[in-house]
Amino acid sequence: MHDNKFYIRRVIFNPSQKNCAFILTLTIPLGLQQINFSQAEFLLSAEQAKDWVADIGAEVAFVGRSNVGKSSAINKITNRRGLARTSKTPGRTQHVVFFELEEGLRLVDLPGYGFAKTPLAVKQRWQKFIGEYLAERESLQALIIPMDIRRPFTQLDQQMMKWAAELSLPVHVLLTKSDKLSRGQANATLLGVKQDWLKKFEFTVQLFSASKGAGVDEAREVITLMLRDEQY
Ligand SMILES: Nc1nc2c(ncn2[C@@H]2O[C@H](COP(=O)(O)OP(=O)(O)OP(=O)(O)O)[C@@H](O)[C@H]2O)c(=O)[nH]1
Ligand SMILES: [Mg+2]
Repeated sequence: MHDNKFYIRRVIFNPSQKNCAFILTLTIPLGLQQINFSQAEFLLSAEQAKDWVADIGAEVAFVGRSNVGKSSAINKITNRRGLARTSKTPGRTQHVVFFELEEGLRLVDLPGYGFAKTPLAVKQRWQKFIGEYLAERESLQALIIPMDIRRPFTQLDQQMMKWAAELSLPVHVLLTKSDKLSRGQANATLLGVKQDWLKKFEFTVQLFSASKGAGVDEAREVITLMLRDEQY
């Protein structure tokens, strides 16, 4: 069944126009079949590539700083509390964790970076398998990079953005925990992020709150595009 009433806002920036940071917001109609996110199921969690889900179909990975709310975002987007494990303590997600939305379509949860207390040996292990996952996974279509709205684009986030660009992976940024700011402050941060960072990196961005459910529909639309639209 195709639903032609499905839309996505895409922000386009032209970096060649040095003094003119023009940002255009388009609404693109699509004839893509919707995904029933609440049918998501845990598939498996594994560190080594040999144990991962077969590399066929399409997947979108959540990658970002530790404790920014990657796993909580997955739970909210799939409307499945407890599907991905969350915790107040950074470093909860420790493997590559696969969730199936429907046959051949997956969401992937990755361990967070930048938590100072993670032991060096663990950090190095994570870097190795996250690096391998991002660089070699054929079914990986795009990245969702959640960033805490109170601290977006940290040094490590910038490195991740650069890496994504080098690997030609499209990026959608979730400014998470938007409930921690007033609506006005949150919108000002969203605008500031676009003004400051679209000059440097190519990405789309939105506000998101797992606790209040803000931005869930928009995130679902973007993920549907990433998974279904070959032009994305
Ligand atoms: N207020 C608020 N808290 C949130 C939100 N999203 C997540 N949290 C809290 O932030 C903490 C970390 O959430 P997780 O989803 O485990 O974060 P993560 O990025 O998966 O963390 P790691 O797996 O350790 O990298 C938890 O205590 C969540 O309840 C949100 O939208 N608003
Ligand atoms: Mg997590």
